[in-house]
Amino acid sequence: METETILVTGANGQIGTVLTEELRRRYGASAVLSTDIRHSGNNNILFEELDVMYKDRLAVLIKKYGVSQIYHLAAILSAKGEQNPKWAWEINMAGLFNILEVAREFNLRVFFPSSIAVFGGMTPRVNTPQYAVLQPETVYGISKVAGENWCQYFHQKYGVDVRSVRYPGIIGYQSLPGGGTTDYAVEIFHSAVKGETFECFLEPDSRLPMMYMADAIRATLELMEAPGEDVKIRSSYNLAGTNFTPAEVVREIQKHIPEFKATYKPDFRQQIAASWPESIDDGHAREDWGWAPEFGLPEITADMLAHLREYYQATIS
Ligand code: AKB
Repeated sequence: METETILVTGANGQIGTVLTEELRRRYGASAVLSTDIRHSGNNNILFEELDVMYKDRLAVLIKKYGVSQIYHLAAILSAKGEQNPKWAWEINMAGLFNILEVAREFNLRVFFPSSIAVFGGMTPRVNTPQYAVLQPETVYGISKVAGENWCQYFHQKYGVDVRSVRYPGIIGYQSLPGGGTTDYAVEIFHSAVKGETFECFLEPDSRLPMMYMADAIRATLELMEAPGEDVKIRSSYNLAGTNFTPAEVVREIQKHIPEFKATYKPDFRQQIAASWPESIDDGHAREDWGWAPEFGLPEITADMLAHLREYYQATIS
């Protein structure tokens, strides 16, 4: 484990920020190279600017640092992708392709984050099975379906050790999401702690699969550290944490902050949410590599509010 050198793309993003910290804790600070299109401003970590569209630069960094694993988190998410579909497709697909090609060339293990966005309106929405119709309605979803298939192809054809999960919406206090349809589920906690009324861009009864950051990081590392023979699915694993509606989060927050209020002004993101599952069957992840989530909505709410209260108090004092 100590001999791994890990490159993370999109390291400044919502998941990357937290994942790189955990990787540094486990593998050592000098074993984790954060990369992103722009510098994070943190000069205390190993960091290189990297645009995943440039394969040559990627290869230079792999050689320079002796990289053995890549967590490829750089991507354009569902809502932002709809503003400029061709651009989102190019970044999501060319980026992944470059990663898979260098993985083949340098014999690297790869993590590819897929998403519940691979599903669409033709898929059963409750307890969505692993093997279901994949007919997504966003360019992000289309790129994730194609990406999953490319991962499986590179594994079968070239033996690339690529591993992937279909993340639900991820909720964490450590970082902000950007450009997703599930982003409301983080923003709502910030509004609640700041004493603001939250304006939700989804309908109050729009149920979506969600997961706490701690569970998401643990799932990612458990999959990446599992023996290769246990990783039987090389496209992407369904992964479940919990699921809830905006109205349910509001009620849960009100148990801690009774005066908290939300209003609803659904926009184009409601249509995206309506095409996604409400809940996920992750039986294969549980069976193959022992996945089990720990956080439900009450635990997420209590932990988010406690950490964000601390954060906002520290910023005003
Ligand atoms: C998004 O909303 O686009 C992402 C996702 C579910 O993949 N959070």
